[in-house]
Amino acid sequence: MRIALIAMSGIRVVDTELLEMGLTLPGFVERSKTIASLPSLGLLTLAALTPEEHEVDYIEVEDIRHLDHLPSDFDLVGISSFSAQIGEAYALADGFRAMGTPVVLGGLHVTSLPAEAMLHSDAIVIGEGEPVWAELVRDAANGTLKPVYDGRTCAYDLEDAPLPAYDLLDIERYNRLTVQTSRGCPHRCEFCASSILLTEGYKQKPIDLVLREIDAIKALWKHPFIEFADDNAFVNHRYWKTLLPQLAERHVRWFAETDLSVAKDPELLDMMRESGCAQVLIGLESPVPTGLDGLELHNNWKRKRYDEYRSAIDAIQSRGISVNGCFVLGLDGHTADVFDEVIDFVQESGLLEVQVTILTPFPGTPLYDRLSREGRLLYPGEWNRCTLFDLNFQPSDMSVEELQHGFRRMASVLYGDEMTAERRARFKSILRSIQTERAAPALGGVA
Ligand code: B12
Ligand code: SF4
Repeated sequence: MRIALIAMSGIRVVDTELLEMGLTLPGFVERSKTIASLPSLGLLTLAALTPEEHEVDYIEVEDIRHLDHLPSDFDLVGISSFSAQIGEAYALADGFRAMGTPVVLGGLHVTSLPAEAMLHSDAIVIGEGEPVWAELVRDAANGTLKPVYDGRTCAYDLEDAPLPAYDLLDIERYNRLTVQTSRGCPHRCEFCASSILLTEGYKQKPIDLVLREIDAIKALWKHPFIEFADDNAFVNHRYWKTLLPQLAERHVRWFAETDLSVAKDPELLDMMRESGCAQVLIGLESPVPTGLDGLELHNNWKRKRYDEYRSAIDAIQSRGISVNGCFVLGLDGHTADVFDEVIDFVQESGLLEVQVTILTPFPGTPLYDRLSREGRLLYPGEWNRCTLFDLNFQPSDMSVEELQHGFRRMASVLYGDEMTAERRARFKSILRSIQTERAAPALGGVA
């Protein structure tokens, strides 16, 4: 068979005012450019699991309006999309099916809303794709595709993870590539729409397999930038203390998403810096304790650590690792003051990067169910608004307009020339003082 694996790709915002504003803000533009080009790790992984007798094409579609025709020479089409582009994914699927090409859909959105996805496909995959892909391909080759393949009914261990087919990529097009070391996260935030929707529990990939992936990337790209696509990378410090020295030998630069716990482990922080960590992204979520209470379903982990936010940022950044602090606006209890509170927090804490998003009820999350029960969803079913930048619900302590206007104003300050330049200057000065510190003992020796 000839199989097309199609990733819906790119960045989406519906709010036209925010979009136009975003296009001109230096801090925002830079971040968007950096992340917008990431490939689909899920599809590269499934490509690697496809038996050799089949031919696989990996295709990224940024906007279906730019497609002038659909190729008719595929025997099977697999499409991956998150919620924001699922409408486009469905339209693409409908187009292929109208030509008689069988289509399989998978990913976070499909896992959350299987019945909806089944209307646009010959087969869907719920949960992780790895445990069911070989069977699905075999069935497709025999013309016996089943409507549903449920990865959650099979135990899947990351010990069995294949080497993602990075070699399918036109490597020149990417400014970073993703590697996963783990899936899941112990915190279980109410709004979390990441891989905790795919798989129960937290699991890690054996270190030798992670290193095999880094080596494969290095064979294609000499000095790569790696984004660890984990939901929460540093849950297990011991694991990373074994991995990092071996990563250091490979001379790559890297980025990861983590919770605050790294800041309490100076040995880990030093190892991160030595192994090429450029930035960690941390979900601080709220610049004030309001909003943090009850955010996680299991315990109040983030609320309990609120008082450590500033010292943790200092501990990490003093190593020359920038912290990208993420704030979610519109949490229950946030008032219209929260926008200035974010700006003040960023300035006072010395955060070197900042990411602001609007609380988003993604389908399948406990947040979605609660807001739905409370009658607070404004556009149920309009998944194209699930962008993290478009408001979809009635906030608890401000009006819709207050949140939208406040968010735009805050973004224009945070990503405007002045604060962006301030953050860059601050980072340069941290790097200079680290260099001076490192040079000092050597000079002392000469003297
Ligand atoms: C890398 C990444 C991107 C890349 C995506 C590249 C791509 N096409 O995959 C880029 C930068 C383009 C991107 C864009 C966006 N992203 Co993004 N992104 C991520 C990130 C950091 C990692 C995702 C990842 O690689 N996971 C690992 C792979 C292995 O998992 P997977 O893709 O789910 O695939 C597995 C299964 O789902 C399944 N599967 C998936 N697809 C298919 C298809 C078939 C046919 C089959 C059989 C199986 C299958 O099998 C795979 C293996 O088990 C996550 C955050 C995180 N830490 O997870 C956010 C995340 C996925 N993004 C998110 C969002 C909101 C967006 C944007 C809307 C942002 C925006 N405003 O534009 C856009 C959406 C674009 C779209 N297509 O809809 C949300 C999605 C929530 C949701 N449920 O929709 C996440 C979870 C972050 C968050 N804060 O909540 N993103
Ligand atoms: S800490 Fe992040 S990854 Fe973990 S549950 Fe919360 S939002 Fe999801």
